[in-house]
Parts: sequence; structure tokens; C-alpha cells
Amino acid sequence: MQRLLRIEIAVLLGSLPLLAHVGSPDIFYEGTAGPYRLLVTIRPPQVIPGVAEVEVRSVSPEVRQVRIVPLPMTGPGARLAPVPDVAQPSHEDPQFYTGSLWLMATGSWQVRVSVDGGRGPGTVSVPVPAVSTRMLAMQGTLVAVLIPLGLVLLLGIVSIIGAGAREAQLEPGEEPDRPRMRRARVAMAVTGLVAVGAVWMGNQWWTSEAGVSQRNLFKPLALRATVENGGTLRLRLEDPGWLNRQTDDLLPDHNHLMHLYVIRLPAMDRVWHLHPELTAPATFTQALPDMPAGRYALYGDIVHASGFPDTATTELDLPAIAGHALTGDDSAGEGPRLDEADYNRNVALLPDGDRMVWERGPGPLRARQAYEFRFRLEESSGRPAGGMELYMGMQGHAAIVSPDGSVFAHIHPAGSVPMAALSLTTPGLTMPGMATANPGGGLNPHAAHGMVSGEVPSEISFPYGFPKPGPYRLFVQVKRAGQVETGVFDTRVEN
Ligand SMILES: [Cu+2]
Repeated sequence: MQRLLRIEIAVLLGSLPLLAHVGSPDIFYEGTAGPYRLLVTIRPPQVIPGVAEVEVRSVSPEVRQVRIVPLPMTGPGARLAPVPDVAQPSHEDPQFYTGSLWLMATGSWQVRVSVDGGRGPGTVSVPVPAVSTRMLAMQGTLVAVLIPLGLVLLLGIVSIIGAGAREAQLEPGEEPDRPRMRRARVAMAVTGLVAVGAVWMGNQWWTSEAGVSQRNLFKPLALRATVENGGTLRLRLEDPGWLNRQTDDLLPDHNHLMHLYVIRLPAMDRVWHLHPELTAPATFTQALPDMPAGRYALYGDIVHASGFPDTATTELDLPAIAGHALTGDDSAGEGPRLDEADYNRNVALLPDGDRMVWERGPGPLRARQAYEFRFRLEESSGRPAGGMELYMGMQGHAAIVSPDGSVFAHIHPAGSVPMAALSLTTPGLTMPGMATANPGGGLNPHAAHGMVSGEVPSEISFPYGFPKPGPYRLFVQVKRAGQVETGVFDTRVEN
């Protein structure tokens, strides 16, 4: 009983979930399901099996019905869909649908959203990593109620069996004789032993189940960072042991196996978006650019073959690096020091004279709400910037970081879903690199995933919601005339 109690009240609490982004478990996806444009928000449970909350906002008014169903990302289960649930339209907003779905197993899942309406059917599948990030503890008051109730039951069964053996066959008013009394005592002893045995076996079962859950608790990949030869960063992915995760099964996500954000601490005034090369199994190397001495936070985004995303993080002290010029898709940006942050500023002045404007609404931003974050690039005259290009096949990239490092999210116009995972659920989507200029102009089908070709607009939007209140810094990157521009913004999110 003691042990049972101890296990029940054991608090096995990690910090906020650390995966695919850090501390930002909710999934935001903006794209099309057939002819309909949707914003899908999925809030996965903290414990698997558990219930995921799904919200679907339709931009198109012709939608009549939205159905949702969870499926494994890969394997035979991905082709055998159970009967979907019908999402409920909101009373206030008929274009807003909600539903909840059970995610039964740990791993890489997708939520298939099927839409029916005036323009025919449409379907989109949103990847969802399902992991247990904590074990829920039993509440103290519940323990205080259940233990006495359990004892009452235990003593109750013993005394009922005893009374039955002693008096069940007596006439009213008749006293039990000695043999009956003895038989009753034997029956009570046996019942007591059986009952205690049942509790012991229950405890064994509970302990083994708790052990399974404990082993299934998500453990982030570790990142071991060292600097060699005065300027070569070497990163090793190390698996602390979690289910059957591998470190050598990575998928390229917009052309790179790893997207590494390096942010100077504690000021967060310098950022680098780098793409280390895989040089040995689970080992990446990167020629560092010029960097001042100091402490840096590293966030390495990768995607496994199953579509499961991981963010490996670490911090690193660096001497001053006289490094190489940035090449390829690597980029750098600068902003004000965090201790001089203006949380209401909505214009970022860029080194070449352009400005990035955050079109933020008046009121405060609230935690756990899905928003469209809109930015536009303009020239110093206020004219929309021309000559916009795709940066790694996308209109833009944004990193959202909390100063204490508890939140890191790397998002795109299609949302927080990694493109590599999306390509597994949406076979029609070819991978980046295909984002070549479209001679006819206009948007190609990949615009559905925030990948545009032809004329690239100077306005960009990202769907996202902050996981908790507090200060955040946003690094927003777009590309113009061969140059990556980084706008740095700050905001304080309220509850
Ligand atoms: Cu990106």
C-alpha cells in the first residue's frame, strides 16, 4: 500500500515539452485542402494515449462540413483510415470548427482534415508528433480520499465473509457455536490474505505500467558542440535512449539535413541561421563565420525519416572567431540588445536601408491563441520592396525565442510543421529546390505550402501561437536581391 501510494503520488515532471521546436508543442498549419484555404491548430496531449484538440478555421465561406481523423504517418496504418469524426462548427463563427481526437500511440502521426462544401471536397494531412512529455501525478486530496475508502473496502470484505461463515445458516436470535466461530476466523484470515494479495498484485501491475510510461517519456536529442581548428564547429547528435529513435535516419528539410540557429547570449542581438554538413554518422560540421567571443545558444532542427521532428539544443562558449564569409543559404542578422528591447516597436531598420514592418494589431497578444503574424518589407521611402526572392524555397523563415531559452520555434508561412514531414503526408508536394521561377508568373500549386514562385510578394504571413505568457524575440528572415534580410522584433505575451 505504502509503495502503491508512493508511486501514485510520484511527480515525474519534466519542464515544458521539448521537441520539434522547444517548449512550443502546439501545431499550426496554414494551407489548402482542395479549393479551401484553412488554418489548422492542433494541440497534442501531454500524455499518450491522450486527446488532441483540433481547431480548423476556414478562410473560404463555402465550407459545409469538416471531418478529422488521426492516422500514423507511415506504415500500413497510414493507408487504413478509420471513420472520421465530424468537427463541430462554432455558434459565433460558422467558419470555425473544433474537435478532439484520441492519439493512441507514441510516434509520428497525422491528422487528416477533410472538407466538404460548395466547391467540392478537399483534404489535407497535418503531421503531429505524439509524445508523452510528463507523467501526471495523482492529486493529494484524491489520495487522502481513496486510501481510507480502500481500507474500508478491505476490512468490509473480511468482515462480510467472516459474518457469512459464522451466522448465515443460523435462525434469527440463535448464537453461533464454537466450530462456527472457528470457521469464521479461518474464513476471515483467508479472505484477508487474498485481499492483501490482490492489492500486492495490483501494485505490481501498476509499477510495471508506470515503468513503461516512464520509458516512453520523450527525451530530447542531446547536442555535443566543439570548436576545432579555430573556427570549425563540430556537432554530434546523441540519443539519450528513447524508444527506437535513430540519429542517422534524417530527411532533408528544404534542402538541408540540419537548420542551426546560433543566438548570442544573453543579449540575443546577433543571430546566425546556418546549415551544417553531415560529415559522419550523426556528426555535422560547419565553418563558422566571424563571431565575437561569448556565449551562444544553439538550436539544431532535424527531421527523422518517419517525419518526426527534433530540435537538439546546447549552449557553447566561443573565443573570438575570425571565420569564413557566409556561403550558400547561411545568413546572419542583428538587432537591439535584449535589455534595450522595445516591446511595442513594429519597424525594424535593416542594414541596407530597407525596413521590415510588423503589421501587428492594437491589443496585446495572448498565449495559446493562433494568430497570423504579418510582415512586409519596404524601402526607406515606404514603397514595397521589389526584387523579393525565395529563401530556401520559401517566402520566409522565422524563429521565435523566449529570453530564458524555454521556447524556441522555427516557423514558415505554412506554419510550424516541418516541410519534410509535410511532404510525407502530402505526396503531391515536391520538395524545395523545385521552387524555381515560374515563367508564366503567378502562384504555382506550392503556394499552398507557403512556397511561391514567380513574383515573390514583399508581404509575408506566419501562423503561430505562443505557448505561454512572457517576453519573446522574433527573428524574421526574407530574401531580397540575393541578400537575406533579418528583422528583429520583441513582444510581451499576456495570459
Ligand atoms: Cu526555416
